[in-house]
Amino acid sequence: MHEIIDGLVYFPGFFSREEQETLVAELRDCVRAAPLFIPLMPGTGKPFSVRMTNCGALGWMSDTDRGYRYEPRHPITGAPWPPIPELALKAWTEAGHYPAPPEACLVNFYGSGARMGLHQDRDEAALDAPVVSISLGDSCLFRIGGTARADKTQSFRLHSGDVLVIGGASRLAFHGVDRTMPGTSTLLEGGGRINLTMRRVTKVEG
Ligand code: MD3
Ligand code: FE
Repeated sequence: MHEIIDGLVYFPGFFSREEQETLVAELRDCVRAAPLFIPLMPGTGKPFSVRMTNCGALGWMSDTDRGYRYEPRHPITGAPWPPIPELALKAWTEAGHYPAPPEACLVNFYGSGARMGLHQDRDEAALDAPVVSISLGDSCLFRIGGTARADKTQSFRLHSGDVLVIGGASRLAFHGVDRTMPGTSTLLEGGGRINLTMRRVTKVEG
């Protein structure tokens, strides 16, 4: 475990191969109940290259008219999101150390060529809580900078089974995924990369 920049703590190989396989099986159940959808950029309606779904009480989504937000139901099926997988909650508890459970677990699926441009995560009221991220499948090149878009960035690879805890000063840092590296993992049949990000959305009372 080590701190890369202020508040950003990296746990390489947090999950064993066996745990990763269990987590993928749990995620297959999630995706069966809550199919992957393609979010649209607010305003322009341009589709994301990443497909998404969610688990937990609240799910992150975006569409042309109403933009980025959290919703309690799937945008297409109208059903509540499935529960957050047990093993994901283990990372929240053991690596995140926040005294309240996560409300949202965003599931990002990167097929070949998918990427995520530089952005901040600021749709949550509970900015004191960390974001806990789990990488599965193909490795990727991840980039993180400072709290201004023009700040200098640094890049490093994230691999299957790695956990990142994004807290403190890094919580509002600009970050993105430049590319995935096809063929770097045998975890997912058919390849690709999955990223789970658990978040606290609402402030905790008291
Ligand atoms: C740094 N996901 O879902 S995970 C996202 O790999 C997102 O899918 C990327 O950015 C992915 O919003 C990166 C690591 C991560 C997650 C949240 C952060 C890094 C972060 C929030 C603030 C700063
Ligand atoms: Fe993000």
